[in-house]
Amino acid sequence: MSRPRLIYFDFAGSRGEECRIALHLAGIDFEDVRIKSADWPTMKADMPFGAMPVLELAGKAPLAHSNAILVFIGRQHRLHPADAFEAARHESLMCAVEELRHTITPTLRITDPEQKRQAREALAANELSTWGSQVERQLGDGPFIGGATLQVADLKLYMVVRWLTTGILDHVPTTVFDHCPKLLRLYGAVGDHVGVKAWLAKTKG
Ligand SMILES: N[C@@H](CCC(=O)N[C@@H](CS)C(=O)NCC(=O)O)C(=O)O
Repeated sequence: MSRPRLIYFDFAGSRGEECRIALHLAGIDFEDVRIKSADWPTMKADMPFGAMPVLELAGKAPLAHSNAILVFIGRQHRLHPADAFEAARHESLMCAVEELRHTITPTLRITDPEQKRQAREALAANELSTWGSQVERQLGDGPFIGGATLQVADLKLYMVVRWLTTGILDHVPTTVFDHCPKLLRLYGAVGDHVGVKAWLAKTKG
C-alpha cells in the first residue's frame, strides 16, 4: 500500500465524508475506498472496532474513530490548533457531535412510522435544540471555531448540521438550529470554503 486508504460506506455524508474532506484539504493523495452496504457484514469483524471510517497508512495499524482520524490529519497539516488547550476545546466540540449522533441513532432503527414521528419530533424539540444552544454558547466571532481559519472540528460541525438541516432526517425540521446563528454561520462558511466546495464538486457530495 503506497497511498493512504480511507475506508467508509459509499455515500457522501457523516463520519466518513468529514474525514475525506479533511484529507482533501490537507492535500493528501488518498485512496477513497467506498464499501457497498451488502459487502459490509463480511468486513465488520476485520475493522478495529467493527465500524467505519478507518484510515490505513503504510506501516501502521488501521486507525479507527472519526475524531482520532480527524485530529491525526489536522495535527500534521495545520488543520487543528497547535495550542494544547485550544486543541482540547476543539476536540470537546468534536466529542459533542459524536454524542449527538449516538443520541439520534436509536431513532434510525424505529420502523413504526408513528413511533418514529413522535421520537424525532421529541428529539428536535429537546436534545437537538439543547445541543444547538450549548454549541452556540461556545462559538465566538467566527466564522469558524478558531476564528478566520477552517480546521477539522469545523468539518465535524458542518457535517452534522448539514444532516440535520437539509430535511434528510424525517420529522426533524430544517429550522432546528435557527436559534443558533453562529452555528449556522459556521455551517455556511464551511460550505463556502474553496477547498470544501472543490471536494463536493469533484465527488458530487
Ligand atoms: N465513534 C465511531 C463511530 C463509528 C460508526 O458508528 N460508524 C458507523 C457509520 S457512520 C458504522 O460503521 N456503522 C456500521 C456498523 O456499526 O456496523 C467514529 O467516530 O468513527
